[in-house]
Amino acid sequence: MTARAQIGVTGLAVMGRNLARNFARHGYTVAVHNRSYAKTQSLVEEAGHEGDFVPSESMADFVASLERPRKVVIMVKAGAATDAVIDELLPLLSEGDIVVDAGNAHFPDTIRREEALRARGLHFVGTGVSGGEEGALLGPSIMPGGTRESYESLGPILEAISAKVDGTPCCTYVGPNGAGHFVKMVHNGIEYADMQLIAEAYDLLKQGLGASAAEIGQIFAEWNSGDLESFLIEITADVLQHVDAETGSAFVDIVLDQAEQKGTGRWTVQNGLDLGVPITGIAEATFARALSGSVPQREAGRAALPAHTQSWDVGADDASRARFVEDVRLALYASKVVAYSQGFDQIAAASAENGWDIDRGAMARIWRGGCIIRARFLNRITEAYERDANLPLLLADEYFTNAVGNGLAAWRRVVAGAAQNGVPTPAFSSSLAYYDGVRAERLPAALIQAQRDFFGAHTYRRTDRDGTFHTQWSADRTEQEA
Ligand code: NBP
Repeated sequence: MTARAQIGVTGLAVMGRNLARNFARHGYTVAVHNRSYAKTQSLVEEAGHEGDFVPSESMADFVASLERPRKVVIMVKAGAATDAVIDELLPLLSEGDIVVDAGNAHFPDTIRREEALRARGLHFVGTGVSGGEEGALLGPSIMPGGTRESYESLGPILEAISAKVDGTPCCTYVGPNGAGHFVKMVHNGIEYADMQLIAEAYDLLKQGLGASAAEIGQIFAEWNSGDLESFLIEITADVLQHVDAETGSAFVDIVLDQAEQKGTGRWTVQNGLDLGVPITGIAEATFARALSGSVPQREAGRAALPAHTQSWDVGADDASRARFVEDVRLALYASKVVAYSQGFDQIAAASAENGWDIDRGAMARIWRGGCIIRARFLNRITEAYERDANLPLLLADEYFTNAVGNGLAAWRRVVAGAAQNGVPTPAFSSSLAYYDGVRAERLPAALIQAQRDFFGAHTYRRTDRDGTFHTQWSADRTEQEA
């Protein structure tokens, strides 16, 4: 077997197959392998004309077909399958070879694997890949972690196959060990929040205007030519205007209202709790999916719980209806800024904790194309971090302060209207609560600290002098310095 392939892909289900085709279409000679040989054969039969593939039935032949230092991309089901493939690869690799895990690994697994492979002189590059099967073929957003040294030889290949926006690749070095998969996880968490916010906007328009799915789809299509322009808004317009062929109903109306999650939203929320970062938008989005799937609770609630609401009166004339639509648009934009601001805080916190030194502006830049959350306003986020790389709060960047501030009255009207009319808007409402919390001069946390000191002697600090104190609540209530 001549070692002539520049890169190899093992795991040729939808993602690996399309990634391999993307490499080949960009002129690379690609070694291809899959546990069951049939997928390798079908790839070469169906897409062989697109470029130079070197198929192998055995892992040993696959590894032998690669130029050194070898670059092996693993694209299998995340979890045990990844470990199984690594175990099979290890005895076949040599010092300096690069193993890339492009699946959706949980970042602690990536940290563990990187450490193990480093001890054997190998580079392990945990890489986030976003964009689904189409992105993998036509240009995904790629978030590689690992050593800088590995990025020097691997980076140009990944950048070549990534999406491009204004000629800039949607791929850059993220940081050591688990940084790439961490950023991909937060990307997916933000995706949860963005989708939930869009769903709430749809519900508000539906209930407030009494509009049909197709009419709301047209509103989203219009929104897509402004600040909200994004892949998710674009597909929402498309989905809402789609008609079910069987029933002739709006497609969205025949889909069961129970959303699923594959786990990245849960991981993001768990990590937010671990780090103590309030990612309320992502958390509410994840819990909203959980609520939608809580079938017995929903049946009981539907049967028993009163609403005490009237039907929503946004005004019957065109001007009132247009004002309401604009209010929802502004509230959606503001809530979306909060969700992203929180996600970028989470990246900053994890970066500090793990010594990753992640450039948040660069993350917004590589999310502009290829991935599910690609959006016009990511340019604004990059610009904000270019103005101040250590920005403590994205919302406090002048551009976002103004953008959200301009819609603040509308945001409050929408959230208040939703509450009065019984429309559940957990992500809109919690985003506004976060906004008010983070800008508050003083929070009732003071009372919580006092309560904690009362029942658990947890101590408190004072506003007027340094030190830590405890009050003798069950004795004479004198204060002691702790
Ligand atoms: P799947 O996640 O469905 O995995 C199927 C692949 O894993 C097949 O090639 C299968 O081989 C292989 N595999 C399994 Br399962 N167990 C294995 C084992 N013990 N040893 C070796 N190979 C094994 O494929 P996918 O949907 O293409 O996704 C691949 C990765 O990309 C996943 O980590 C996924 O989370 C991630 N991802 C997916 C998307 C998406 O939109 N689908 C987007 C972004 C990232 P076989 O053919 O022999 O069974």
